[in-house]
Amino acid sequence: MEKQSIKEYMEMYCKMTYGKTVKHATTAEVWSALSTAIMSQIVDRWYVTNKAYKSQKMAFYISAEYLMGRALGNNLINLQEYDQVKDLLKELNINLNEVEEMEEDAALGNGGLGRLAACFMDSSATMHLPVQGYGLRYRNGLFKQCFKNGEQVEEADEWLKYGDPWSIRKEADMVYINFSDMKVKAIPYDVPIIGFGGATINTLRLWQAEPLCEFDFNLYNNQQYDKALEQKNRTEDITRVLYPNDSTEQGKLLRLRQQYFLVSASVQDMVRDFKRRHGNVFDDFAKWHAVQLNDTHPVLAIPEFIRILVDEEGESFEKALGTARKVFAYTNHTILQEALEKWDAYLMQKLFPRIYQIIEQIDAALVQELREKGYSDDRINMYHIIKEGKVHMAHMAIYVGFAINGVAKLHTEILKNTELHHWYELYPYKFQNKTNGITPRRWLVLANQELSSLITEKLGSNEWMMDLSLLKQLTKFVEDDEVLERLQSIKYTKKCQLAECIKAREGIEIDPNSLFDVQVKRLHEYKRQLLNAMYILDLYFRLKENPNLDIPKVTFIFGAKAFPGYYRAKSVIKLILAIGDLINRTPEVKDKIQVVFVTNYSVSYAERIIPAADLSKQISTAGKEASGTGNMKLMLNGAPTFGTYDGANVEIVAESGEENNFIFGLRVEDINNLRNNYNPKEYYDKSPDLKRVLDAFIDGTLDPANTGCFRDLYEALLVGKNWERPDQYYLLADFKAFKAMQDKVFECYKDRRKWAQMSLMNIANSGAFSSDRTIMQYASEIWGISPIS
Ligand code: 26Y
Repeated sequence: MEKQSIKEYMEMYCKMTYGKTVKHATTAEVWSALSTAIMSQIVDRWYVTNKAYKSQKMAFYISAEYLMGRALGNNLINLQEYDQVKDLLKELNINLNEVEEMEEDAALGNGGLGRLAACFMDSSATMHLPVQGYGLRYRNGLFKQCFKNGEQVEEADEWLKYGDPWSIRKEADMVYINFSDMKVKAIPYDVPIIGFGGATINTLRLWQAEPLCEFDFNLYNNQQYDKALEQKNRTEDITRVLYPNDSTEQGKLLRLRQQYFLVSASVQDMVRDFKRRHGNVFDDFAKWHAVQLNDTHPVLAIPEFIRILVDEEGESFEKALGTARKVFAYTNHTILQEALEKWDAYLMQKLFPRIYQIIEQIDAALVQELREKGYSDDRINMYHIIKEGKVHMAHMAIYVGFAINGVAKLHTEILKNTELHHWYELYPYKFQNKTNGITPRRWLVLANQELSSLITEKLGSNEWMMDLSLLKQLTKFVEDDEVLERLQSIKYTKKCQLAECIKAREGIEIDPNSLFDVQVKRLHEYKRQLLNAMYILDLYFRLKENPNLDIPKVTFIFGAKAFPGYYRAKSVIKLILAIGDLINRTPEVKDKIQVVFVTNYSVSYAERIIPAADLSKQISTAGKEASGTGNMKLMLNGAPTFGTYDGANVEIVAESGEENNFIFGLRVEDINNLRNNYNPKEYYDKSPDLKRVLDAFIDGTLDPANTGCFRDLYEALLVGKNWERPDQYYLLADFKAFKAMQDKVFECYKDRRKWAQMSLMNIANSGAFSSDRTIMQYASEIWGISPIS
């Protein structure tokens, strides 16, 4: 990369765009100028990659979510230009870190599933795999979270406020999308995905909804201003926000519209491109295209593909279905009932009647296949795609898809043996496991440059950045005092940096000499942040009773957003904030433990918190967390896992050793055995410590004004509410084991050398969790694609 040309580009850009020199530009303007300058350096290579891909089979990843985070720092790391650009800016008196901090996260996703898609983009490009992403360009991504009066409050996210230097609007590739009541434009914005080393640049194509016509001239002329803009606003609503609230019919319609908009645009784009290169005979479509459906959100791609082949290309339904059955594959990310999408049939009929008709035909073809196999009507009923007025998206995906995969070994086993057992009996050969992974570039090379340098020094090269299994060689340093001490000092540095960041963002001081106990992830009952909170409350009581309790100083760090309509999740946040306040008000406790709930947990916040963590809390109810990926990021950064046998924790522990982690609690089999005669009240009655904790929810300890705001949580655990069983997620049953294991953590942490050894063993054995490994498995075992030379 040419230093001089970047400088010149930035000067020119600032003059042309802001009418000033770089010297007088604001930090946001510098960010925009620098990002655009970098873009100018990669466009040629991007073009070359695109062209090279046209001569072989490609995979297309369709996802409603991409939780990308910031682009600048990551792209510089992947181009291996980070240090050069840092120096270059220094010459201009600009600090690169400050520029990076200006950038808004592209938070076009909710959590795990969206971040996984982003890691897959990075790994595909790094592995030189012909993979293209399709998604939506939400104008407002995931809401911004703040706390007011001890509660979560949501604000609109405006990630585009400083512009969008990291995409190119491709007006010429626009397609039209037809709904029964409106026709709109889908305009693609292409985002470059720079592979590590910078040679290969893949594409993430994000669609934006725009009206056919800016406003109705005649209405405007008649002074009906609002009405003149109605069509434009209704169109722009389609990509206005990530997952609009769908608790009302209006909301549901909008989300369904959003899903169809995404898949119709993407499928039309693929078909158009296929026709340009291979003509109108679709028999070969599957030779050139594999399409991965990221959960059920894009499953309408299947009937849309069939619709295009039948209605626009004149194929028979049977033939089109046959082709679809070779093209689509589906990933399942959850077994939670509420997340398995079932759409009201009448909504589909209303929005796109033709698509609904095709779904009926697909259902009929499925039934015919089952009849031919001799299945009884009763049995067939379990498989139906349309049942009791609802369209079961997963059923459509499994019937038509040629492969279905879970995201960790345990999760895939649960799908095969329980949740989707009847489908597994029908199509055993379709089921596969693809354990999730994370990109080591963002989560180590960028987020923890200090640790990266140490690893490169000790391994003698930076090859591990592209082959994470090489980290295994670090095990030879497990008795090396110099390495262990440097590991500790790096952790301390990262903790100091986080402390500074929390001071700046939250106005809260934390002690970098305390143990950083970290639980960061979306807020959900099954993830059991509440169990962690109950433990902290118990510790509070124990410390009040005995201020000399022998524990190290601990900072409990939480980060989590609750879905805006998820009342109970919001109550958990409120409860944790209240516990934090209670501790701060109690002199004999506050010097021993502290609770910090950071606001607006996000990808960029994660990049600061994860490298600073001493302990990784992964305490979901066994069987509920499909995989988890935060667990992998924390492991890679040297935090032992404190967790249940769930999701990928099982594989993490298998890799790094039970002795280097803290595994506790009920396992899937235990829970299955307990389920039918579980009575949480017994635990409450028999354990005074648990009783003391739960009573504090309602006796004014946490709620001095006695508003009763935590009564719902109390009752959910002890008596159950609205047809729910009490304590659905087995917090009370796991409390004792949690407590015993956390006490063991405190004991272990006293021996800092031993702790550093555990940390090293986690880093050294995290190679299996690189998304490079995962994506290569998708490529060879599902998609049938290979890297370009
Ligand atoms: C249908 C709608 C309500 C919905 C929206 C988002 C349903 C599901 C989701 C998101 C699910 C998700 O993020 N799942 C997570 O996927 C990760 C990547 O595979 C897993 O690591 C994690 O365990 C799982 O909870």
